[in-house]
Amino acid sequence: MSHIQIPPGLTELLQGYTVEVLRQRPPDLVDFAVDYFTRLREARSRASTPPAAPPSVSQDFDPGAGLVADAVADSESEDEEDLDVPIPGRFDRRVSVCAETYNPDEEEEDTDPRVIHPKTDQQRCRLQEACKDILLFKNLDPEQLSQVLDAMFERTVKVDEHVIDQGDDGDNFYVIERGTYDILVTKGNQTRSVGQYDNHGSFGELALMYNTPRAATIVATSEGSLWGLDRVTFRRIIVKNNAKKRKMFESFIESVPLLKSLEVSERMKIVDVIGEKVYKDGERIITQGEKADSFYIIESGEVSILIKSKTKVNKDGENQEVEIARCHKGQYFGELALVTNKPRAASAYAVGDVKCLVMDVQAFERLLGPCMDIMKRNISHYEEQLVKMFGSSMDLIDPGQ
Ligand code: 1OR
Ligand code: 1OR
Repeated sequence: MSHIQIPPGLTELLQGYTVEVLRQRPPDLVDFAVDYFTRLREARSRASTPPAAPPSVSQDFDPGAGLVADAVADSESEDEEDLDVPIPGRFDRRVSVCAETYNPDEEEEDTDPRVIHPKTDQQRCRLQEACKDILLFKNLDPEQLSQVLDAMFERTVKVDEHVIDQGDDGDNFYVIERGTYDILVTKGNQTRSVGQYDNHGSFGELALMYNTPRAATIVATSEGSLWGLDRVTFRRIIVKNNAKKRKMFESFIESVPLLKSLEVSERMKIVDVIGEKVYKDGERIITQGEKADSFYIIESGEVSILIKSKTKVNKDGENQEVEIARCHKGQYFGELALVTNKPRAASAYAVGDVKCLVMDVQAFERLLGPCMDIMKRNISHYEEQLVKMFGSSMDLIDPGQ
């Protein structure tokens, strides 16, 4: 009679997964399994090859999609016993895998030395100005933000300088103070420009968040100035904060109709890069005619969309704005200019207090491709709705003017 042999390591492998499921209670067991085992494989191959990154970069078990653990990111040791990586084959020696998994609810002691780059008052002011709209910094508490700003360092660049090369390991995240930059992507032996940064924004977060090679090349197309944040600090603060962000926004993001067709893991990638912005009653969120760089999803409150009328003029001789639409919780706006590459077609104002989740244009293009058909279909209805409302669109100012 043949008997079934259980392969060595199987029990422990499944045990490790089960322990993580019980700890983290993920919403989708299959997605979580894909994430968990992918990271396990990455950790194993990393442990068997010498680190390509500089010694200051921790060879940690990647929280990758952020669901598993980051405490290890704080460990700089490459000593095998200190590696908190559940490497198959080591299970016999170490059954309790991921024991120091990062749990955002637990206060944990930070033993890493802090990175501090001293700055003059003037530098600090410029840095604060450059960082005030950086979405990845939006949900940090004041202490975390202050540690991030302390760790940032200035880097000036010359025309044609490569700040990042596709395929490299990630060393720093960058915030733009000034300058224009091209985003180049090479596929096969073809390199094409897929976008630009124009004096604001940030880049270089992906390789640090997901422990992947650089996904694009960033080349300065003018002289410029950047603020860098080292990988270790980025992971210690931003990646850790992303685990909290997932908890906070997961159920809301799941409920957004536009995003329904995405996979859970794709929705979580959106959460990783969005920032929450708060607006007071009457505050303008978008200005008609301006250049566009963000996309908005309403988390709470109401937003009024207005367009300038050619014929209705207020007492100061300015074209009066007329309301053309209202958007509510779970709805989006600000997609039109990004899709058409034109200035903003209308203005958007907060009605009461409003919270929006905001995504930059690069993330919009990178992550919302699968939702593009829905957005385009809705855009094609704008004109029809307008004609229904006003008879003809002729009365409204063309934002391109
Ligand atoms: P990184 O650490 O991978 C390159 O280093 C950076 O370029 C990347 O992080 C992003 O911050 C930034 N696809 C991938 N990375 C992009 C993209 C992008 N745009 C900017 N970065 N796409 C272009 C979207 C306009 C998709 C191309 C197919
Ligand atoms: P945006 O990037 O142009 C303004 O910035 C946003 O208002 C726009 O994207 C849409 O998300 C939103 N026409 C133009 N923009 C509209 C309209 C609209 N409705 C909402 N937005 N309509 C036709 C009027 C010209 C809709 C009428 C019901």
